[in-house]
Parts: sequence; C-alpha cells; structure tokens
Amino acid sequence: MRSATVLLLLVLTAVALAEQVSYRNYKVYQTEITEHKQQALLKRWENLDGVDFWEGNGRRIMIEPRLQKKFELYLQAHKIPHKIIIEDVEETIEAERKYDQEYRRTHADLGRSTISFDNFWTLDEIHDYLDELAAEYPSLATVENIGTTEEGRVMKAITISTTNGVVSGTKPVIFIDAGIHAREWAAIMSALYLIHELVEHSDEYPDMLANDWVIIPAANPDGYEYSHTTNRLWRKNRFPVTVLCSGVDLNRNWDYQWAYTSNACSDTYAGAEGNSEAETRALVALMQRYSANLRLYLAVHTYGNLILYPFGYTMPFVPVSNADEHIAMGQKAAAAVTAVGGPTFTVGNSAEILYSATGASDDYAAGAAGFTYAFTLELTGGGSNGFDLPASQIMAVASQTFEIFRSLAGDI
Ligand code: 0X9
Ligand code: ZN
Repeated sequence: MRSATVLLLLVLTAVALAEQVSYRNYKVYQTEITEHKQQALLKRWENLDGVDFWEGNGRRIMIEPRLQKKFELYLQAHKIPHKIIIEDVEETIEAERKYDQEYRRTHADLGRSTISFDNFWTLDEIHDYLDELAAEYPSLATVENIGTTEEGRVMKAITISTTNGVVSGTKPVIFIDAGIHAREWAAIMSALYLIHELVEHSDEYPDMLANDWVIIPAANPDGYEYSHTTNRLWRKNRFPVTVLCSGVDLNRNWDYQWAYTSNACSDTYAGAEGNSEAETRALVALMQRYSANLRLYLAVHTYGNLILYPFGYTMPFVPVSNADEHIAMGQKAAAAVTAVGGPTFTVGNSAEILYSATGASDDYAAGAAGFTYAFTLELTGGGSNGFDLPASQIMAVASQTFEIFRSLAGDI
C-alpha cells in the first residue's frame, strides 16, 4: 500500500512537471552596450519568437536554443561584448520548484496565522490572506472584488485606512498594483509584505497611515496562476487573442498614448485597443472612483533596481511637469534602501534609463487618472537567476521595498 502511494505520488509529480513549459537549454546572455548604435542593433531582436528581453536596455536576454548560434554570430559581428550568465534556464526554474515543494512538505501543518515570506504564495493563498485580514481587522481593512478576468478569477483590492478601512475622501490616496506582469513574483510578495506591515503592525506606522492605501497585490490573476502551473516566465494576461497565441501585455494596454503593437504572439502585445482588457478596466474604474484624492501611484515590477518616473511612451522623453519633485522623491527613496543595507537603485525617466513603451500604467496614472505622483518600481532580481529570485531572498527584497514605500509616502 505504502509503495503504491509513493508510486502514485511520483507519477502525479511527473505528470505535473511534464505539463510545465520547458526552458531546457535556453541561455541568458548579458551584454555590455557601450554605444547607442549597439542598443538599436539589439532592439531588432526584441520582438522575435524565442527571444525575451529580461531587463531593460537589452542587458540580459534569454534566447531559445534554435537561435543561439545566430545570436552569438550577430553579437560578434557587431562587436557587442557579452557573456552567458545562465547556461540552462530550466535548471533554475526546476530548482525553484523543488525548493517550493520541499518548503510546503516541511511546513504543511502551518496555518495562515504563521504566514511566511520564505516562499512564493499561490493566488488562492494571496486571496485567502486578504480576506482573513479584512475579517480580523474590520476597522482598518476592507477587501473587495474589483473585477473578473477572462478565465473567471476575481481581482481583489484591499483598502487600508484608519477611517474604518474605507477611503476617507479627505486623506491622500496611495494606489499600488503589483503583478501586472505574471512572472514578477517578487513584486507581488513585496506588496503583500507592505499589506502585512500596515495591517498587522499598524501601531508602528502612524505616519504612513495618515494616507489611505488601495492595493491590488495580484493584478493579473490568470497570468499569475499560469506562471505557477504552466509557464514560469509568462508575462501577459491570458486573453485568447488568436487560435495560436494568448495574452495581452497589461502594461501596454492602458489608454493613454496607447499604440497598436502588431504581433499577438509577442510578449508585449498591447491588445486590440486601449483599456481593452478586463484587468486594466477594473483598475481604471477603481482609480476613477477615488479621482478627487489620487496622490501617489506605484506600479510594482521586477527587475532592475530602478525607480522610474513618467512619461515613458516616447524617446526623446516628455517629462511630467513635476519631474523635479519625482526625481527628489525617488532619490530619497533610493537612499532609504541603501540605508538598510540594500542595493543601489537608479532614479530616472523610464524612457530614458530603461526604454520607451506605450500604454504603461504609470503614464496613464500621471497623464489621464490625475495622480500627482506616479512611479514604476523595478525591484531587485535574483542575481543571475533573473525573475527566479530565490525564495530565501524574498524577505530581504520585500523589506527593502518597504523602505521605498515608506519614504515615498512620507513625501507626498
Ligand atoms: O516594460 C515594462 O512594462 C516595464 N518593465 S518590465 O521589465 N517589468 O516589463 C517598464 C515600464 C516603464 N514605464 C513606461 N515605459 N511608461
Ligand atoms: Zn513588469
């Protein structure tokens, strides 16, 4: 009986693993770009199938096996210095999965009351946690379903406010979403850590709670689930665009300076029109509800150690009218991270120091929704692992990010 159970478990595990998209022998190249011309040469690869720009500026690029020889020859021909930083992406993904299985096996008896930032939570765990907080702290937090996704999952927003857990109408609103990009798991964990601190340790943060907080920690539920069950590096939502390709990049879909990006199979497909996606529309509606008090918008992404201010839709870039204030706030927040021993964050305009991209949420927040301040945070990645931040580093990244939240909130 025992061995039959073990066998069954093995078979089930094998089936589960087999369902996952494999990144066997996908390599990640790190390029050192010294001239602007080289940047443009690399950009030509950006929208090809089997090519994935992991970090802005084409610094880290994942290439599928079929294209590696060609890519290497191209880099050599154009004298772009490079090295391979991951030989086999699948190996890092499998290591992450193994850690998680082991973690869950050894902590199976722990209930919600012992939430941990030592592993990545599933969508259900995230939603359960939010609901439990609302039930336990009714005078501080409320949770509501703000929309339904293509695959029928709910989107949950938590409002944290000392005025009975609802937006007061008199205090500034800080609006934060994380996980618009499915694979950016550390962004979601950092938003959850913020929620955890503000609600469960509210006594410690009277200054922060002089604001009303509206937080959507998992803004792309279908994509997030898919990145757990099927494709660890999935970025978009799961809208079935064509018979062959699914997914709209929710950070190209916002209806401010929106522009069509032709290829539905591309990782940065912008959708059929601005705000076409249910997830974008749910966030827009929530912003509109609080339009009189919108002060600070934060889009939480990974990775790159960047604090980016708008506008990012074009290059040469158009700065927001209060760019100087954004820069000063950003630099203070970056200093707050180094003060706790964290890495150096670079502050700058998103088009200038990352790349230009249309239809992003930060541009919509500053240009259309009416926020006074808007930033995109690109948090710390997992070193050479990129998006696969080792779970053992979640706590460090989340607590450093908390210092960014705290610093920015203190400056509005
Ligand atoms: O490309 C994006 O959507 C963001 N980077 S990520 O690596 N997380 O995908 C950056 C968006 C910056 N904002 C604008 N360009 N407006
Ligand atoms: Zn992102």
